[in-house]
Amino acid sequence: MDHAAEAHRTDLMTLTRHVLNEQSKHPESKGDFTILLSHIVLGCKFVCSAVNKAGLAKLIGLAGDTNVQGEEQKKLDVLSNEVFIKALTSSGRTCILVSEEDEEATFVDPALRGRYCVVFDPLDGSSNIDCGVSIGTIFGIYMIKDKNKVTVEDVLQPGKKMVAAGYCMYGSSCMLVLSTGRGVNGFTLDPSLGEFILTHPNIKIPKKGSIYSVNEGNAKNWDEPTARYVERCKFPQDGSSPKSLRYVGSMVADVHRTLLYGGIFLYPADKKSPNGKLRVLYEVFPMSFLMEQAGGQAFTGKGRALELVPTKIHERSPIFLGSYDDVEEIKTLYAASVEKEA
Ligand code: AFP
Repeated sequence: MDHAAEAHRTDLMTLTRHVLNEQSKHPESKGDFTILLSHIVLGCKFVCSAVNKAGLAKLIGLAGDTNVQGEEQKKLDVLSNEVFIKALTSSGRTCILVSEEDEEATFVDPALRGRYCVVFDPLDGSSNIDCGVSIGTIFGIYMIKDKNKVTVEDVLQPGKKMVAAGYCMYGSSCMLVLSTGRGVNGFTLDPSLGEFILTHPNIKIPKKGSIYSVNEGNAKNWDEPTARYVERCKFPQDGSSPKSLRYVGSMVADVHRTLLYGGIFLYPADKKSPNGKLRVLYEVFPMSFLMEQAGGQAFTGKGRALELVPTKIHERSPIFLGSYDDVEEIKTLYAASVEKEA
């Protein structure tokens, strides 16, 4: 064994080291955020291990219940939700939790309360579980003003008020992508060490991309700006090459590719779903936060996604996010359609 090379492997920028470095820049910090994050990381590692073993452990299949969206819950969804609720409450740093799987927000026992609210989708892309395609956990973090007066209004805040957001993708490797409002960093789980290692520092999305990502099966119900935009992706008017289409159907995987390669991810409104499909608090906001931090944009068809003020915890919104120039183009099409209607 090459001991020198092995020893060198200990000088790694782990996620914990990275967050502690950031914390040291704020002498007033009490380390609460670092502790909260370490509990999120533990949840992600636990779910990653369960996803990897799913077939073996016979976790695949229905748990026999339906969630608040009327969808059938799978065993892994149920397990992941329990894992994150327990990991977050036991951190002693949270006060309200909003999960895609629970109809109501969870108010943490006052004895265990801290200053943070966490909104999350414990296992997004669950229709991909049984065929082993990438799935993920998405989370956003808010801070409350007064932990003695905690109400659901503390999480019904615009996305721009989030203090951090991220996702963990359970794919060919397990990657955690995080922003605390100063850029975006990507960490890959080294299974031999059980540590997330900084592998993608300071991620910046290309200004323009060559991929569009949308469920084209919904095309017959799209509004005019979305239909025109997708037409332009295929038949560009400026002599450039057509864009390629990539669509996994797991938001984490589709957004992750968009972040690294550039391009645009769309889940528009349509005649059947006038508010789109994706949920504002734990899908639209965290991904929009990351996109903006990486230099891209996120737009709802009406305005900047992070300006939206949700009125209920499971609210949905259309979303267009990705490379700056690509989102700019769809914004122009929506602006033109508003002018035409006026
Ligand atoms: P599931 O968790 O039900 O698979 O939904 C995943 C998701 O919320 C998001 O991850 C995808 O981007 C989107 O739905 C895919 O929706 P369509 O199947 O309608 O394209």
